[in-house]
This record gives sequence, structure tokens and C-alpha cells, in this order.
Amino acid sequence: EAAQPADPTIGCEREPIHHPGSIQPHGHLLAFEGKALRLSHASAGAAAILAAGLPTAFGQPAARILHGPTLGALVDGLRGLPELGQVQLGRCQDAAGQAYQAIGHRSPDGHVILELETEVEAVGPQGEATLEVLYPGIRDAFTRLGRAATLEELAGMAAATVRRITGFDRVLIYRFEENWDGVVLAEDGSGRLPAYLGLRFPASDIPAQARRLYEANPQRLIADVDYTPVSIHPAREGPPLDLTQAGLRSVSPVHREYMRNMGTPASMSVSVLRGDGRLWGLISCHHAEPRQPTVAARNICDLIGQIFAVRVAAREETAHAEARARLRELEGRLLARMATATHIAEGLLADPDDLLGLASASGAAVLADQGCTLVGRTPTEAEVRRIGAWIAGRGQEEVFATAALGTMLPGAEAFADTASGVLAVSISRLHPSFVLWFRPEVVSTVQWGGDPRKPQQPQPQPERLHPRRSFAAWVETVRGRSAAWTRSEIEAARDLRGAILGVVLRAAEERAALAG
Ligand code: BLA
Repeated sequence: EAAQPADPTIGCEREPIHHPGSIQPHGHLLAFEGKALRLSHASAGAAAILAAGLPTAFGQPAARILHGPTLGALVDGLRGLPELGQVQLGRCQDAAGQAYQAIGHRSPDGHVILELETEVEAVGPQGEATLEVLYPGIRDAFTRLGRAATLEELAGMAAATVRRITGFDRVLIYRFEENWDGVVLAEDGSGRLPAYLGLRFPASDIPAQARRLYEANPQRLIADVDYTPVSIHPAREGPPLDLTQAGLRSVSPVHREYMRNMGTPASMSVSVLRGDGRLWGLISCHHAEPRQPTVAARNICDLIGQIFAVRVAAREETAHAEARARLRELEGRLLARMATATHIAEGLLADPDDLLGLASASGAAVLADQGCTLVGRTPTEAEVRRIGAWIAGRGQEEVFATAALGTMLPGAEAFADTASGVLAVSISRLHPSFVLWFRPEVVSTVQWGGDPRKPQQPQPQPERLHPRRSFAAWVETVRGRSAAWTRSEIEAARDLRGAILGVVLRAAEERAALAG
């Protein structure tokens, strides 16, 4: 196993996984620098493909050391690489007749990197995995993904499609929550590995730097967890090569231990990105034995991941737009009443259902001009005033929203049954005045894939971090939380605030005009 920095103060997130100094053994890696593409790094054993041995080949131009009918042809491809992205440079063979798939890219630290992935005999359904053969199936998947009625159905189709193409034993659609915990939304499996559908995993299972890496590079494969890492030798001393975009990059030993604990000798994942490039989730595949899907099959999975991401984004946008349209109607009615009422509160409360409906709340309150009016299920007036004063004390927030007030305001557990969830907008720039909406506690159970309080196990080797050992479902009862406030509800509350401030301002101006 490659020696990793053994500093006990280095947490999971500090491990520099983008420059491990080694690769997985299913190929060779060469790095070149400068205009002449002089060899600057080579993985151990890469001499098998070079016209000169190491270290003689170091510093020599690519054109001189990549020889033979197929390897020589790669040089033009390397010269023409774009700034970003991997380029498939085709199939090639070394002198011994071993076949490779060649992939080139420019690394963030300015090297031209050539990866030669050992070609595998395609087994199972992916034996047919060329674009020509698979194109009808991909087209079909595209169409079906567009017709899915629910997100779960859409995710299930994506999982089944990826499994059909790759033959992995288990394919999961894994979605990140707001706090980066993850939930298995859909699953398709052969039955050889345990089912994880519906389980939740803590954020620490995929630390922040790994998530950033997966935003930058959407594909990864661990073909055999028990591999021996192959060192990358540099021509001279220097910072380690940046392997952010390299497919052969050796993976974190902590994660390899995690995979062994999970009983998954092979793992492949594809990033699902949001429109803004942030990680939405992963398509995560496992096999009960080592498995190296072909480059073509993996690229098709990458494409499926992208199609899936576009469909997810479209669904989310449509749902949001529909909800906004519905809430705008309510906003319009509330506004019309406020415009004719003597007091804003009077206008807001004329039809309590409209005020409650704006945020799908079970209770609401208007705190303004010393008055406090309550509708629906709310805490007592004294408690509502206390909540208002506490929010005012937090400073100049236009909108405040929480689904777990009890975790923020001491003593709020006492009224969890009416106000675990609070959404509030301030409606005066001068006085602490608010419209507040309340939601009751919804006691729920979360099924975790193993006890999340033990992301790291007691350590037999204290100098190394270890992932937890058990992934047996572990049920937690969650109290003190309401249903979450949606983006459309929060936006509607913000709009209402703007309208109220407009009405107040106009009224003040009118009074001033009368007085003048
Ligand atoms: C990476 N952790 C990962 C990856 C996954 C998970 C999918 C991406 C690599 C891959 O595709 O295998 C986690 N795998 C899961 C989860 C499920 C799954 C949640 O199947 C659920 C079904 N992991 C820990 C702890 C640490 C840790 C305590 O549990 C840190 C000390 C680290 N996980 C860790 C690291 C990586 C990782 C460093 C990056 C591996 C790499 O790309 O080098």
C-alpha cells in the first residue's frame, strides 16, 4: 500500500487525494512538459511502452520516445489537446502486443498527461459497448428518462440503464442533502450485494475535497480495491503531479478500507452535476468481484449521467415555477386587501387561509405596532413575542427560515408541537415587526447505512484514519423538526415582505402629503 502522510491531526478532508504520487495498475501514465513535450514523469513499468528505458527517456521529446506504428501516432494528438477535458486518442499497442486505450489531457499544473489504459476483454453486456451498437439503446433511454413521472422513477431508470450497459452488480443513485449527507434514491441490482435503497449516509463518507474533485472530474473507477499502487517517478525533484483529471489516479487508502468493509471489491461512480456545476449526487456502481468496464461503456455512463442531470434540473425548475405561479395568486389577493385596509395586519388576516396558504403553514402571526395577532396553530402570544424578539436580535435579516427552531433557540423545544418550523419576514425597517409562519414537529425515522455517529472506528493503528466497519441499517428517530420550507415558499414570503414595505412606504408618503 502506498505510504500516505501519517499525521494524526490530518482529518479526512485534508488528505491531498488529487496528487497521491501513484496510479492504479490497470495502465501506464506519462507526463510531458514544455512545447517539445519532454517526458517529466512516468509510472513504474511505463518503460515497457517507451523506445528508451528510464531514466534515459526523461527529458526527451515525446516524438522520440513514443515509437511504433500506433504509439507514434499519439504524438499529434498530444500536441493538439484542448485546454480542458480528456481526449480519447484511440487504441494502441506496445511492442509486446498489449493493447491500450489512450487518453490525453492537460493537468491543472501545466503538464500534458498521457494515460494508456490496459484494454480488457469486454465481458457480458458491455461486450457490445461501442457507440454504434449502443446508440439505439441510449436514444431509447433518453426518451424514457423524459417520460418519468417522478424523480424516483427517473432515478430508477437511470440506474437500470447504467447496470444494463456495465453489468455491475449494484447501481445506486445517491443524492446529496443540504448538509452533504447522502440518500440512496434508487437502486438496481443483481441481488449479489445487499440493498441500500432509502438509506442515509453521513457527509463524512465522502469528504469535501473528494466532492470538489468529483465536480472537476465526473468519472472514477476503482477496478480492484486490493490493487498495489504503482508509483509515478519524476525526472527531477518537484511538487507531485496533479492527477485531478487522471482516470488512473490512485485512490485514498481510507476509502479503499471503506470499500473492503462494505464488501465491494470494485466501484465506479459518475458525478451528477447541477446546472451551476455543483454536485447534485452520484451514480454509484459496485461489483462483488473486481471489474474493469471498458472505456466506451464508462463514457456512455457519463453521458447517461449528464442526461439524467438535465432531466432532474428540468423537473426541479418546472416544479418551482408551478409552485411560484400558485403562490403569486395568493400574494395578489393579500396585496389587494392590504391596499384597502386601514392596517396591514387587518389586510393580511382578513382571510387567514390565504396567509397560511402562502407558506403551507399551520399557524401564522403578525407582530407589528405593539400588537400580536395569531391565526391557526401557534405557540402562545408570549412565546411568539419571544421568538420575534430573538429573531430581531439576530440582526438585519429580511427572511429567516428554520425547520428546527429547537436547535437554535433555547427553550423552543417546549413548543415544538406548534413551532418546530418558523419562517419569518421583517416588515419594518424601524421597529421589530414580523410576519411569522409556523409548522409543527413531524417525528420521522431515518434509516442510516450504519451508525453515523461512528464515521471513524477505534483505531488499531492510531496514526491512520479509519472508516466505520458496519453498514447494517441503523434507525434513528428524529424529533423537533418540521417539514422543510421550500424555495418557492421562501421566495413568496420575501415577495410579500417587499409588497408590505411598499404599502407602508406609500401610506407614509400619503400622510406626509396630507400633512404638508
Ligand atoms: C470516496 N466515498 C467515496 C466515494 C463514494 C463514497 C461513493 C467515491 C469513490 C467511489 O466511487 O467509490 C461513499 N459509497 C459511498 C457511500 C455509499 C457508497 C456513502 O456506496 C453508499 C451507498 N470515508 C469515510 C471516512 C473518510 C472517507 C471516515 O468513511 C475519511 C477519513 C474518505 N471517501 C473518502 C475519501 C474518498 C472517498 C478520501 C475519495 C477517494 C478518492 O477518490 O481518492
